[in-house]
Order: sequence, then C-alpha cells, then structure tokens
Amino acid sequence: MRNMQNQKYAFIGCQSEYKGSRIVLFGAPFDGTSSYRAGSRSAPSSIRMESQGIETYSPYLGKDLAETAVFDRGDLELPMGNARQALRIIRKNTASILDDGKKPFMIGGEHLVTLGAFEAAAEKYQDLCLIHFDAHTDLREDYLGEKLSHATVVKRIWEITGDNRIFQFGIRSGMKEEFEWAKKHTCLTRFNFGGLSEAIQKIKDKPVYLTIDFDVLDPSEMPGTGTPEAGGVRYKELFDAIRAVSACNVVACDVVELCPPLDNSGISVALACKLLREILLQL
Ligand SMILES: [Mn+2]
Repeated sequence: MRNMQNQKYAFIGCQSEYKGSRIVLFGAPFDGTSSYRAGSRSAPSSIRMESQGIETYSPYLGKDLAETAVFDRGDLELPMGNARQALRIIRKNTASILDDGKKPFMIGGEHLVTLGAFEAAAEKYQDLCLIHFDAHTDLREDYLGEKLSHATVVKRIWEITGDNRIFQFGIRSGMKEEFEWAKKHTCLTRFNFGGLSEAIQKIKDKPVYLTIDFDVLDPSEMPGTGTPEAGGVRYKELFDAIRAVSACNVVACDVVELCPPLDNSGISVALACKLLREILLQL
C-alpha cells in the first residue's frame, strides 16, 4: 500500500491519525473490467485533489469534517490486468480495517471492487445486507464469459448473502432476464428511491454495506461516468436517500464508477467530493 506521505493530498478534513480514527478512507483504483469507457482508476486521486476546493463544513448537516475522526489511508496498489488478485488485496485491506474496529470507506474504481470489500465485511458480520444505488442491475451471471465484472458484481454478492438481503434502488438498465431474476431474489426498485423507508424498516438493526454507483445520478448532474444512463435521480434525492440509510447500522461503504477523464467540465468530480463529505459526516 502506498503511504499517504507519498501522495500530495488527503481528502480534505481527513487529518485524523489511523489509531484514533473511526472511519478509514482508501482508494481502489481499478478499472480492469470496464466494458464501455474506462478511466475510473483515476477517481480516488482526482477526488482527493479536487476536495481541496470544497469546505469541510456541511451546512446541510451542521457538522465539520475537520472535527470527525477520518483517516485517509491512500490508494491500494492493484494489478490492473488481474481482477482476482485485485479483489484479494481489497478484501485483505478491508478486513484489517474492520478488525481494528473501524469503518472502511472505499473509493473505486469500477463497481467490481465492491465484491472484495463486501466479502471481508460479510466474513465479520453475519446477516450483512447490501443497499445498492445504481442505474444498472449488475446481476448478470457473466459478462462476455467473465464472471468477475462490474456487470456481475451484485450477482456475485448474492451468492454470499442469498435471498432478501440485497436492496437495489434507482435501477433503470439491465437485461429482461436480470429484472425477472431480481423479482425472486433481491428487492429491486426501478428508477428512484421509492420503498427505501420500507426496506430500512425490514433491515432493522442488521449490518449494512452501502454501495453507491455514481451513475445512479442523472447524467445531467453526473456526466463523468463510464456508462451514463438518462432518467436518473437528482443530487438532492440521493442526499436524502443517504440520510435515510444513515439510520441503519452501516458497517462499510463505497462509492464507485466516477470517471474523471470523461468529466470535461469538472462538475462530476466536484459533486463526488461534496457527496463524499456528506456521507463521511453521517457514517
Ligand atoms: Mn452502474
């Protein structure tokens, strides 16, 4: 693992030492299976750098990131051509953070990285549930013959959790078969966050892994993502949904699929920085 001292920036306001921290931020800069437009590997470093342009204080929450115990551990070094090995490294790193009694917060990377972190969390927490915000089902059995892919990640997670422990929201793209399959095996809400409060009631105090694919947002607000999908939610809706989920026992979290090379105006990275602050303040 790279040491933060070798990196120019930590995420703004994350000045805590590892020992005293409650949340540990780390980057998983992997986009080795991205099918359409790659580039999410540069998301962690772009987010850190651009975070210098936002305030540490959230007027929405009345809290300041500089007063919370978040440590930015830097980026994992991941072999781009080897998804299995990349997942092993992510899993090991996540497990070590959990073992130290802290919450891991991962910045992807493509969505496949979630699998490694989820595996580590599922090992520690029985009954772990997944709350999944995304434009895409990610429920393919394989993608072009590849079982480990950003398009299969939630299916692989279901193989760990089984039925009724995966809650998907904002979904508006996938094969007919995936939507049919989801009716029996996951709780899938199309297009928006309808039914989120019912899901939260159902989950009760079970441990939750929250994964947010930035493409759940409408491309008008989040153009910088590998597979943009029109008809998405607004920033405010996503913020409110995260606020609702923060009432759950969230034990680990990630944000994935920001693709800075496609973010011509810089608006997507700026949005990601702000959203990251708001999530960190609520975990
Ligand atoms: Mn997606």
